[in-house]
Amino acid sequence: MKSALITGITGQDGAYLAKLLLDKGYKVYGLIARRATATTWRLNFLGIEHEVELISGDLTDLASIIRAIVTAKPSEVYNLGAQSFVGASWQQTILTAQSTGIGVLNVLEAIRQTDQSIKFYQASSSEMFGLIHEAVQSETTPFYPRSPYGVAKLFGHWMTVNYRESFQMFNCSGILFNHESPLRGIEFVTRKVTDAVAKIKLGRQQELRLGNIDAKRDWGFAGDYVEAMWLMLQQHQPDDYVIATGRTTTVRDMCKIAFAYVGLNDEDYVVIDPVFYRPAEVDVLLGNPAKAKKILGWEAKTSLRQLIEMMVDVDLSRVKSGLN
Ligand code: NDP
Ligand code: GDR
Repeated sequence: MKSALITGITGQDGAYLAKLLLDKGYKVYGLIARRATATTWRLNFLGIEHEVELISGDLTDLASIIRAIVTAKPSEVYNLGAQSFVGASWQQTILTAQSTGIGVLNVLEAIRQTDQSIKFYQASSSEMFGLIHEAVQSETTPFYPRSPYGVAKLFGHWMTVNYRESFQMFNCSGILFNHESPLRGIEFVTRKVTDAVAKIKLGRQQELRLGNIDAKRDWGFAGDYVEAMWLMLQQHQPDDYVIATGRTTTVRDMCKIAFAYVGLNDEDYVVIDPVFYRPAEVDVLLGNPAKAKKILGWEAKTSLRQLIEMMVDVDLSRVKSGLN
């Protein structure tokens, strides 16, 4: 039986990836950071809380990662753990550098010191492109991150490449564009919108306050994207891949889709609040997933409309059932 260790297993992608690997017959271990309140609601939502084995540890604590690897003896490690909210990365710069940046190096070192045959996946990000040099971003587009988060991710990306070239480790970096789901954290814009749409429709909220609604993002479904992570580690050669839909939409138009789905007009409810503006913004992201299609045989299956409708549906039932 193949075994995998997932850091960030309690996050959106960690939960979907754990489900995918369990369905493929893997034994799944997850590194779980100690928190005062339970963080396993996503695993619960997918009905797999008792099927995965959780090992206590933190990305900033090398010893705990080594212990997790020695315990799990994984053939694959997926590093999905991070302080992943771009907005918070200006408030918690050093924490972001430590978990999102140095955390990657800790996992790479843990693998180097235990078993270099382990295949490694790093959750890199389109946020590394930042200030756009090319209208469509591919694996060869230059990087210019615009947030402390993006800078930390770029460090992790290059360490992943460097350990591959220095120590012949099987390291892949997935440069993933935004991907969402009903399990998306509430502070990210799509989920903030679908949660508000549900609450406004049901009379529990009056307005939706947003920042820069002219920003454009290439949004896909997380359930599709975790498949690409797995595929990267099944190839003969380790490599880096852009994972995206190849379509970009403004936050404004994404809102229109969500409000229209429940028969409302977004312009009646959306209020612009500068509090949500960022010190530096990534205006447009649009990925070219051609390499992933050619080599991995991967492409996004879910349209933005299907994704947003799925998220609104789940938020409507959650709000109706009285959960917050
Ligand atoms: P989430 O924010 O939903 O999940 C992040 C996970 O990391 C959580 O399980 C969190 O644990 C864990 N974590 C945070 N800090 C630490 C730490 N110090 N030690 C151990 N675990 C920690 O992110 P997503 O699932 O959306 O994203 C997964 C990864 O992919 C992240 O690295 C993200 O930066 C990256 N990414 C995401 C994209 C997206 O659009 N979703 C696009 C490109 C990259 P806890 O629950 O306890 O806080
Ligand atoms: P992003 O996602 O920063 O792209 O990072 P987010 O959903 O936070 O923002 C997308 C765009 O929407 C604009 N925006 C707002 N964003 C939030 N969160 N809240 C608002 O009220 C709001 N109003 C407008 C933002 O300015 C931005 O332009 C996500 C994360 O998952 C990262 O971890 C990942 O690496 C990248 O996607 C790819």
